[in-house]
Amino acid sequence: MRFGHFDDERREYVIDRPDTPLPWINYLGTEAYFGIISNTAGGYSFYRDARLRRLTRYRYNNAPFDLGGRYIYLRTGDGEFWSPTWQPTQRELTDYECRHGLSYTRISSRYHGIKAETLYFVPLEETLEVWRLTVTNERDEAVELSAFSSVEFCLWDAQDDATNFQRNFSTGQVEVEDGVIYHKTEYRERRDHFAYFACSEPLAGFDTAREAFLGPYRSWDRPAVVERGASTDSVAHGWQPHGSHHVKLTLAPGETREIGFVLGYWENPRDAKFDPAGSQTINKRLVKPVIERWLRQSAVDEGLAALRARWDELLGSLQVSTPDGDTDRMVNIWNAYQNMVTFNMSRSTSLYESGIGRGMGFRDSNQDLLGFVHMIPERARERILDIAATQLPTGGAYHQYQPLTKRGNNDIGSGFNDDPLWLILGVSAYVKETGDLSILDAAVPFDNAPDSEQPLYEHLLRSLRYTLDRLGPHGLPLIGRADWNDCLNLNCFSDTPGEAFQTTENQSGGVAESVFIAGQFVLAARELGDLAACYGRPDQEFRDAADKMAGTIAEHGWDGAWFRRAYDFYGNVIGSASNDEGQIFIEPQGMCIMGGVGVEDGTAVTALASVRERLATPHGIVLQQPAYSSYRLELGEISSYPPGYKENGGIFCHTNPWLMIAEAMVGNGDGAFDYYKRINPSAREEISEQHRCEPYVYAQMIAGRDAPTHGEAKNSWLTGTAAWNYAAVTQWILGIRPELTGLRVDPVVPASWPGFTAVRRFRGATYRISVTRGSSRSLVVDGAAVEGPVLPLAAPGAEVDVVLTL
Ligand code: BGC
Ligand code: IFM
Repeated sequence: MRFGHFDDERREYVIDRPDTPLPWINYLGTEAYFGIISNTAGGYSFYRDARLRRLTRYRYNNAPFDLGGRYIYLRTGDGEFWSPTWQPTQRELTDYECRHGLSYTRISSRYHGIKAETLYFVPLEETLEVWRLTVTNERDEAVELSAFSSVEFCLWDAQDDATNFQRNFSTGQVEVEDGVIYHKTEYRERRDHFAYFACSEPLAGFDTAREAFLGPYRSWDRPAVVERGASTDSVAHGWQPHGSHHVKLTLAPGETREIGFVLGYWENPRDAKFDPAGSQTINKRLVKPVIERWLRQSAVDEGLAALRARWDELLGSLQVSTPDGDTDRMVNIWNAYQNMVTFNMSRSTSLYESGIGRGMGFRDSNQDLLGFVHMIPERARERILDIAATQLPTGGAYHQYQPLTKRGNNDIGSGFNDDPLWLILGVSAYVKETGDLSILDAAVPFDNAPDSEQPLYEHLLRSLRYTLDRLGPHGLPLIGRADWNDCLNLNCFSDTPGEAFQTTENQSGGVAESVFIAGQFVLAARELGDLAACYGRPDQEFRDAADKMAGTIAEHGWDGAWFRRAYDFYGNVIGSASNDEGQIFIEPQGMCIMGGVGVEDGTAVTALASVRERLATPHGIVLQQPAYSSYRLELGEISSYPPGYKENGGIFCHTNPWLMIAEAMVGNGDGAFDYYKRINPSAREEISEQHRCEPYVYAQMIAGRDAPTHGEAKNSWLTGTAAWNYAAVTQWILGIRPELTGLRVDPVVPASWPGFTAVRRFRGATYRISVTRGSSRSLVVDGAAVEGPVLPLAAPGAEVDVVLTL
């Protein structure tokens, strides 16, 4: 069953009923001001950092799930009122439709002959969002209409806002001037910053105190002000600052009117002169022209067109046409879009991530890079330098950093020993895409400490060294607190049965080893070897280190039919046929093969057969089998999940593309594509009632075969699944893969495909690629035959015709 459909022409997903199985969201903003918005206008906004500069309040994990948003209430003269986005009044609407597009959302409906459509987006280069309400009177008589806007302001630090009421109930400050509501609560510092909420029409009234708007003991479904049809002109002093405008309109039959709203963030430059006539803390002089501009409908039209043009440009870096519609739709539109969202949000802000607990992940951001580097290489460069600047002098890493301060923090622990190696893989992906070796010379500090700057290349050397300095009893890398699998905490041990030492020191100080990190090391060392050779530095030691680690994997990491997962604190093997549960894990199969381990000697093919036999389900490949049926202290959090969920045997989608890549590496195009289709969200649209999450983006997890809800997705949007699936399908299945020497075209597609075409921008040139089948393999570039699969580098600006015959 579906809850909408794809409109590929307009690059929109069209939801045709408001009661989707879960709120289906979209993201507003592309640069500094962001928001999430659900299909019923729920969500919140922030400037740069969802924790530290939160503009509007949101209630997590609520019932209904999604409460707090960008709400508009309409009321006719006879006292009827409703929300044209369905929430929060939930009146029965006709012709409800939500169109989630690329960085904008449009929600429309009819209620008793009044049509209303609201468009929400953030104009490029602005720190504000525009709401445009268009109302049409389709009745055959004139109608008196009131429109009330509503946002609830958050007192900036969302963590503090949710926990420190005793203080915050006394700090709220607002100001209303010329119909603009300014939310100017200070946050422990006087920054001369504020939020504002403005309306294009003359106001019949306003409210800035939540209690005055809602009325005591009422909720958002029947605010007293809306019910009564009159605002109270309240000015909040402490408690909960709120923003509501009241606009009255008389609409003749057939008449349409537009009302613009602008919600924004403003921070005056430090040296801005205060307007002597203004308040002490707000200098409105600079923001007023901005507000006036975005309240003009012509600006809104231009802003939306500019946003569209930006997306044309971004998505234009790769467009494909294949025999499979789900592939085209995901590659050309939604997967690329999701990659950009993960670039901006990392794992911080979604319906499943509060924006408070997680900042930018070290490993996450490096992997996300794989999905966006071709669209925004300059910003990828900047991102890499930001990440590297948080690296510790030991080569180790904070697990995450706060986007606003760009400082690392250990809020969710440290000592994840895979972290440093991802930096090598991220940088390598960047250089392959851009050819920009100069990034390796960039001076980057360690832990952001002044005077600690070293070339980025030195950071990569320390990343590799970090692993080599931490080898365990079998010569495999120590896992530390965990590797990619956050929940595989193998240094939890106890002297007292039933009690674990959960301190970071103990978790990362143990001797447990990871075969996954070993595979990742082989991959990273080989990539670093290639980079070094290109950069004119000695490379042999990296190749030797990779070969040596591959040998150690063969000796201690191979179980006979698949790669083992780890050794725990006590030296017991994990992920082996000798275990009673957790016999085979997906991660080392993917990572070791991606590192090239077993590809030559055929063990990779054996491991892949084991995956297909033991881990593959119709909904994707589960993380391990058998799932752990009870909690095991020596394995940590992984065994705390019920079987089939999350890291305990869930289909952790992030790992599935590793197997697609591995299948492609051994030449199995049918196998790779089969795995791709199992988790492709567009291909799962038909089972939306079972899948439940948005059919246009990947979710972190689909419940595994041991779960009672097998096939149900969870935690959509912010997941490394996006970048990795994009890499798997575009670079390995379609085979259009950036390498240090140029663009490789080396598809491993299903046997039934007659071919496909693609347009790829690469280092300034545009390659028009056509792949067909024939009697023998040949590659012809601009009419001339080329040896091997790598295209000769074309000059920037060139248009190149590429014909590959398989
Ligand atoms: C997992 C969570 C887990 C957390 C622990 C996450 O990546 O998906 O389920 O609780 O890591 O740090
Ligand atoms: O690898 C992690 C990732 O960093 C955050 N989400 C879960 C993954 C697996 O534990």
